Amino acid sequence: MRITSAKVVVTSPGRNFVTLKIETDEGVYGIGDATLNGRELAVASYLTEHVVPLLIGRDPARIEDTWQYLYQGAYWRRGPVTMSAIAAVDTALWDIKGKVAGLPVYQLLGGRSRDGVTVYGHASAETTDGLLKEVDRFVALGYKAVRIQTGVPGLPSTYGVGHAGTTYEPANAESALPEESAWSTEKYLAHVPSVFAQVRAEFGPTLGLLHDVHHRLTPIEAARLGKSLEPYTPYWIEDPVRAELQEGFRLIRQHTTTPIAVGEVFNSIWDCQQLIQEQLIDFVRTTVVHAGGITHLRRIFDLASLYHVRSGSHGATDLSPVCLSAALQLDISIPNFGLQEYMPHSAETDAVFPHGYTFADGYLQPSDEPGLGVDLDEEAAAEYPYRPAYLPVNRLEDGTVHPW
Ligand code: GCO
Ligand code: MG
Repeated sequence: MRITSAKVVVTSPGRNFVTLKIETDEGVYGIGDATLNGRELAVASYLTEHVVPLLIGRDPARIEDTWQYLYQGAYWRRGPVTMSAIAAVDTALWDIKGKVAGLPVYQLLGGRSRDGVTVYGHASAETTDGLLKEVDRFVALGYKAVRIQTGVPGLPSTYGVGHAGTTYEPANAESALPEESAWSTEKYLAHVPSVFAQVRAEFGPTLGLLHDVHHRLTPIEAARLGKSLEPYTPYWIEDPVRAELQEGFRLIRQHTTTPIAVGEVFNSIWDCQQLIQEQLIDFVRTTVVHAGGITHLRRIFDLASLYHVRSGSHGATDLSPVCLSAALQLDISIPNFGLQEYMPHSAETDAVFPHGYTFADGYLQPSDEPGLGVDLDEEAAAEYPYRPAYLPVNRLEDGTVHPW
């Protein structure tokens, strides 16, 4: 079998997605997600200009060899653009391999290690009262874990909370330039413990409560947050600090037993190696599209399993249903699965990417179709042209740029 063509489809059914479709001389094709939120066209161009010509004529069965060829062959290693492009190829090749075998990809990865993939949902509201209602809604749907985010008194808007009652959505195309939000660490740290206290008091001791700090604190501030939340036993706090300085997590660890989840912006095993090997984190949040595909993500999770670190893959709406389908294949099969983020996509997105995964009672089930169990409806995709969209930019109240 040979690869005969590959094409990049950019579509915006409510938000932008980049998808690679690889076709073969036997009529079998595979798809892979290549979406890099806010920088989509860089990956589309990397694929079209520099990768697609290398794929034509290759044997699609040689997944590892193709991965090494693209990674080592680029010479310029790692980085979100390169690794998302490689991920798209890798994911599409796993899709093809599953279709050829007549098996869902998770069977090729060793089969099920569990009956379902436990997910967490996003509960958010401007006020804590509003948040309690949202958490209640998720609990009624069967969720075993929820991420809780509220507005911060004194700040006009905050990461993770939807505008005017809508659900939070990363990036939007409403303005030509990035939105700007304001930040105060003191106001935030003074507020969050009371949110956890009220949610824990209302919903009892066993509901998983998560919170995303989104890289905004210093290590000692993160240590203070972790300590202040300990009475309310968070499932995890996420991205407490910028993770470029991996040794910074030692400081957090010295002060708190609150579990830590990190990794959605990482692209390679090298980005989380120290965090994993020094047991500075509890969950690694890398996922298929931004961390080199199924092949490389499995390598990260295998390393993590040696150090009691579990998976907690990123699953925001900017990761397409193709990525989620692929992530579920790993989630169901690896020994050290922890939790999967799940933000349901819009109806428009689901129509462009028909998929077989299903949600019930707090669990996602991967599709049992051969391959990844997800498709790309190219006609539907063509109805939604690309719309430039940026992620917001954050500033301290004095105007200093700060992580968003
Ligand atoms: C999450 C993430 C997202 C990111 C988004 C960026 O935990 O779901 O932090 O909200 O901000 O995916 O594109
Ligand atoms: Mg996050």
